[in-house]
Amino acid sequence: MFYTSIVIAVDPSDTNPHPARTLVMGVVNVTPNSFSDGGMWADPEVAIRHARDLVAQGADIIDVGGESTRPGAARTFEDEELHRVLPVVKALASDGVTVSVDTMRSSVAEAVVEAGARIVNDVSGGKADPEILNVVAGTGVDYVLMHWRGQSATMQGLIHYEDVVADVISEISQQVDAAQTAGIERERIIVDPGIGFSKTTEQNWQLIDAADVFQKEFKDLRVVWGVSRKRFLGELLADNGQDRPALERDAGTMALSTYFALHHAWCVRTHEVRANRDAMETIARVLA
Ligand code: PMM
Repeated sequence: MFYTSIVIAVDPSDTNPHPARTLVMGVVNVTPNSFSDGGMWADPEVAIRHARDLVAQGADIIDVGGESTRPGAARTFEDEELHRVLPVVKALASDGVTVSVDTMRSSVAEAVVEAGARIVNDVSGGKADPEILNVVAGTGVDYVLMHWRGQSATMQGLIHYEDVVADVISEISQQVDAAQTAGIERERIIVDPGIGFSKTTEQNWQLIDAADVFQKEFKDLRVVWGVSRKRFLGELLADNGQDRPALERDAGTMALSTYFALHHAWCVRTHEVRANRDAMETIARVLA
């Protein structure tokens, strides 16, 4: 179905950290094992159809991933990652969609930018494969730099912080410095606190509580938040002691999107687009 109620258009390539409306990044995981939608869009043709649906529902950006980052996940081979994402990137880029690719690999980043991706979403913020910073610098695309401490296999052991908010801000700032040293212009960098990555449930909530601190600290940069369907929401919304299943966490996700929009986030990353886009339009009207 196509929807036509696009009220406030924003340009995802505009580097203004505070556009008239918080953008919506729709997630398409071309993977068999993501926690949130694992296996649903593993076939590239199905993934392309799903991405086009999300665009019709109002996604400003489509984030295509070929490697699951769920806690404990094994790494995907590079060839396999490329094989999953390239057809999707090519099809969407030729539709004129702003495509982001969720990858930690410099080789994948290079190939997807060549295929038309405009954003490299590196959950490792340049730590997994530092060469990615040079690739991004050389191509001039935008770069999502997330707070990250280690690969999926080990990350849930890397949760010791003096003060989670101050430490995440300081570690991101160091990663931003490294990105700028590699030649990525500051306005091309989009920061992300990395909710769910090397954080306990309580630490996730502390970071979310401190959205105003985070947004102020990086006020000259674009900030994206990724909370969609994550486990801490499943725990919060548990029914009779059972975590709420991932596909039933969208209302909680949308509530947090609304909260981030009220804190002037640049973008929210979400699996469900229609209701999140509606929420972003509504808050934009309130803040106008
Ligand atoms: N979370 C996941 C994957 N990629 N990228 C960014 N920038 N921020 C996030 O919080 C984030 C991400 C977790 O997996 P999912 O694709 O199933 O949501």
